[in-house]
Amino acid sequence: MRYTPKPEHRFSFGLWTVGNIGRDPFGDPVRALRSPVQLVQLLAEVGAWGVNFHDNDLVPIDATPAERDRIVSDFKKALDTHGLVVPMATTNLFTHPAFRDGAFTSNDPKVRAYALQKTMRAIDLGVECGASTYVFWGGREGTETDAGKNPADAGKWFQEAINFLCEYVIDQGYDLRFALEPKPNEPRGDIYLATVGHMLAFIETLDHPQMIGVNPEVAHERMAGLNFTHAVAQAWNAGKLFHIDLNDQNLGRYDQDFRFGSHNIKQAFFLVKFLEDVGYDGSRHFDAHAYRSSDYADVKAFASGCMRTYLILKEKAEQFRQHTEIQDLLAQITADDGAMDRFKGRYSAEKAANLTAYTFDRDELGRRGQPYERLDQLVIELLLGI
Ligand code: GCO
Ligand code: MN
Ligand code: MN
Repeated sequence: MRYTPKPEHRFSFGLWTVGNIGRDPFGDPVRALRSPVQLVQLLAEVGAWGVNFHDNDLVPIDATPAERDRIVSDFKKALDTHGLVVPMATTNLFTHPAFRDGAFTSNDPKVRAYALQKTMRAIDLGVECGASTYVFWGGREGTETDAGKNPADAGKWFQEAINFLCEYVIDQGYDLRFALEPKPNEPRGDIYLATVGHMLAFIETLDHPQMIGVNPEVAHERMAGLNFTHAVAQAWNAGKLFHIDLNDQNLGRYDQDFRFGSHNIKQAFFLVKFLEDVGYDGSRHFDAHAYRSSDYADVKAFASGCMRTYLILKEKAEQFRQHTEIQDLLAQITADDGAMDRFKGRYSAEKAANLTAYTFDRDELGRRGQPYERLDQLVIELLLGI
């Protein structure tokens, strides 16, 4: 079947995505809570490859050690039975009231220490279940007012925490990479390290930058009004695209977490095309959830829809590569007669001297238009199936 998900597509979902019970600030849950084992079964039924979790999606925060061990063992059995893997794990540092002012950046040193302890335990749990990527989403790491916290102090606390946890992973001999996930706001008024660009710069200030990449999310860059594919491309060029959160989002709205490709088809297309063109081989994680109006049958339709749309857009990307008119226009757009070859590449004093002496006909350069309207219309028609 043409759009059937297969393990090689690396489609994953968080327990919290298909397990979302539809609570929102205005209304109670609309779907009955399903256990991790039931959710693994649901994901197997729709053909997903991987399942990710926060520590407390799997093990309740108040579980005893014996309960923890039983839950983990049942979960691992379900993974075996259904042939699913755990590519990524993360920590819930936002639900409990202890984290009301952040975790690693809380003003309270006890909360900061507790956040470290909780994360070390969650890392152990993730590794025990097979995770090779560990995500850090600083959902409560921010403020509503800057009156009570110096953002530079908060930045240092964040650095200290990630450095500490890198050393912990090295000390345990774990084969685990960190992926930092930026978001501009929600649930805080403003969250520190708001975009992929902020995160990439932050990573270079840490003690073990080689262990750390990013986990960009479609909705988060869009909430900031940014071009997601550009952010992903910058992460890719930096060798930092360790993971990706796929969903959809309308600009200027609440944090919607819509089904992948359900809102901005064209932007989803350029994203899928980019990931496929460069050969990104990590998880394609759908960090989204079904509409609150859905029942569990519709949750399955939601999950299938995320994967199906990805595969359709992947096929469209292939059609783009095979499309004669599109490729002819691209050849015209990127035409190169080789005249500038002698100025290209690394600097040399000779090149610089030659380039300085060269005379450009800037009016001629300025007369050349680009057929982007024609090209874009062809993309639209390709996407509309004309
Ligand atoms: C959000 C975030 C989260 C994180 C998750 C994993 O907006 O709530 O995207 O879903 O991705 O906590 O770290
Ligand atoms: Mn999100
Ligand atoms: Mn996310």
